[in-house]
Amino acid sequence: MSLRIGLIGAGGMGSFHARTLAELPGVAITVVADAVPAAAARLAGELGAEASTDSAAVAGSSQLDGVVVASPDDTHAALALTALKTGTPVLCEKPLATSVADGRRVVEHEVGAGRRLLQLGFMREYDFAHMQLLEQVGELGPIHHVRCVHLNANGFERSTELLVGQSVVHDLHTIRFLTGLEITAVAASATRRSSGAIRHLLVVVWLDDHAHATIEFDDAGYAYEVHVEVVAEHGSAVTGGPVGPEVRRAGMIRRPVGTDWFGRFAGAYRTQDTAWIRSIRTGAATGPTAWDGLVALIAVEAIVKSLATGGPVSVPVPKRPALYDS
Ligand code: ISE
Repeated sequence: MSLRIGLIGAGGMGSFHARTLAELPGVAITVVADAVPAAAARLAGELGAEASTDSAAVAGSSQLDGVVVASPDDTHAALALTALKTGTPVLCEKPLATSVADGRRVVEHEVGAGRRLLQLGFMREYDFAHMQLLEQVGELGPIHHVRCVHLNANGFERSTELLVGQSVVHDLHTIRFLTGLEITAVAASATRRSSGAIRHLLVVVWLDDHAHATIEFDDAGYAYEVHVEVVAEHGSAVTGGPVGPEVRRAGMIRRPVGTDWFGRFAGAYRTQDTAWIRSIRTGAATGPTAWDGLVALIAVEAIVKSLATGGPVSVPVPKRPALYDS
């Protein structure tokens, strides 16, 4: 029998997950929930699923083998918790929550239950360029510096909390998964548009083991690009360039960089979603954890604080619960 998957959130990200999952053998999206009835009906109709406007009921349904939470960020923690309490595996889009307190509740639940059931959508872990970089990094000796470059093409302005919580949160996780080191402190500086919204953000990230990292985030609006470079004791490595072909024509070299993360990370999302389905079948959760989501949120809050105070802010990461050790 096919795995029955409930999809919560029929926007861009939810639709992308739904179509990706629906293509996998032995997977059926049986219900699509969205607060907007027309959005739920449209995606459900396309997939032959039931439509619902009751996201909490879908999260808590005992008729599902897995739930994808891709609704607005401030609903993630509560819906994920509902699914976890029902004992249903969850693929939860990032961020885990919009506050450290809410993120902590999800981790505390999993720790109390003694079982990991949540995979967090930090999909860069499944991106080929990042996986290749990770392989190389292992050969280069102790890490000194990680440089993350992230150009976004949202085309709309966001509050500082949203920009850091939705975008920079990825770079924070990249630094952690590439180095295996923990974040200890951050300091941030931003340039702003005339409206006051951040345009360009620089973050210095201090790591344990005397390493450090920088995040250069640009809410550019004209291109989407993500690069990472690691400088280590015996060499350095950088992710490959944009995905498009290099075209020589009329005396020019042109290379498309793309305008959104769906294009750049399409393969990563597919690999991530396939890994999640496999984990439901094997009964062993894999990939980025609720703990990773919580630590990233603690660093997000510290960056926001640093922007307000203008100085370095420590990142008080608690002791990692044994559940998340491997
Ligand atoms: C967006 O929400 C994402 O998750 C993308 O991966 C990220 O690159 C972008 O900056 C975010 O706005």
